[in-house]
Amino acid sequence: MTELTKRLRGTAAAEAPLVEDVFDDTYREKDGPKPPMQIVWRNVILMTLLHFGALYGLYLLPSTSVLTLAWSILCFLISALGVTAGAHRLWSHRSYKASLPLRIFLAIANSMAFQNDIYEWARDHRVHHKYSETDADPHNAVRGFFFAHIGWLLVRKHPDVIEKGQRLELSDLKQDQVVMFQRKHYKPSILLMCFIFPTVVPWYLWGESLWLAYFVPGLLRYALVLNATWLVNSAAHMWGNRPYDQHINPRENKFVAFSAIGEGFHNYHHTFPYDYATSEFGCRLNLTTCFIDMMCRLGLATDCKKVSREQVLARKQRTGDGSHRSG
Ligand code: ST9
Ligand code: ZN
Ligand code: ZN
Repeated sequence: MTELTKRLRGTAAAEAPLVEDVFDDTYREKDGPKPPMQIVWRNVILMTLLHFGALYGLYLLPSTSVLTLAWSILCFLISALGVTAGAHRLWSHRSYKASLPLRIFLAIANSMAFQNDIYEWARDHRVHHKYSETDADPHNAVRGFFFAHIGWLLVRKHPDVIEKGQRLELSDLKQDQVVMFQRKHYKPSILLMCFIFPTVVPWYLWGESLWLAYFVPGLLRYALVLNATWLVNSAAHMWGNRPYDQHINPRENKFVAFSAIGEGFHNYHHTFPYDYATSEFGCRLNLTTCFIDMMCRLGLATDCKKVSREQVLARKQRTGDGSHRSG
């Protein structure tokens, strides 16, 4: 039985399951030469400037006050949750339900992460799962570490990404007013949340210099969140065990799980994309799962989807690489 059939069986008919994140093994890459790579120089320049700015932020780190350091970590965590609990687990995979206040918080946090608006992020991510490691995957890891990590943001997309993406079912995102509001006001929202807010708070509240606040909780924090996210596409598609499905590229990578607050259990995640915890190990190395659990306890999140232990075990035995024999 395919994952899709299992999911359809396991869900009440009234509530259509999200199936756009299930791998489509009928897709075939087109024969013949690949389209030429078109570099987008504006992005190359901006990403280079950002990373030089982040390096300068790193150089300033020893002169940062404890409060500013704590603020930088808080900004890292808020932006990260906007991606992991927001754009990823809620909006791309619908792995749980969030109340309006939580969705508003996650959308604001998401703007702080400045990784394209939620609609675009979730659309690209659904294509990534459905056409993983093919021409239709926006950050196809078969094209190498650099392409999967950052290169895909520096060149025009392969036409198949756009063609397949246009056929995706995205009505749930279009109907979500929080998602559409963030998309409509995206530019001012990132200016405010990703750059102005992290810079002004330490200056206003405890007299940090604007210069240092811009480079540390601003640029350095932004670049760290970006690279932690990109590691899921690069490192976690290349290095690590495959206990759940040895026939796919995504891996279990603890370093990535730590830096991406729980998103490095990527073999599990591609095998069971609808599981809200993206791992069978609950909160272990998985701050995002702790956060969602806490939101459930506060009544702000409900309907967390979870794969049963029996299902996980059966899948490990059927397709795993044997690396989790004790589990
Ligand atoms: C960033 C995103 O960093 C990171 C995402 C990472 C995902 C990770 C997933 C891993 C799992 C989760 C882990 C989370 C861990 C978090 C840890 C936190 C600590 N379908 O885009 P254009 C249409 S962003 C359908 O210009 P080009 C599009 O609508 C960083 N349609 O394509 C448009 O149509 P129209 C900051 C699609 O020209 C047209 O095509 N941002 C699709 O090829 C052209 O669209 C940047 O750096 C689709 N999939 O340009 C900017 N895609 O005109 C990056 C496109 O009608 N972006 N379309 O509206 C760009 O500059 C450009 O997109 C480009 C491609 C140059 C990359
Ligand atoms: Zn992936
Ligand atoms: Zn995913």
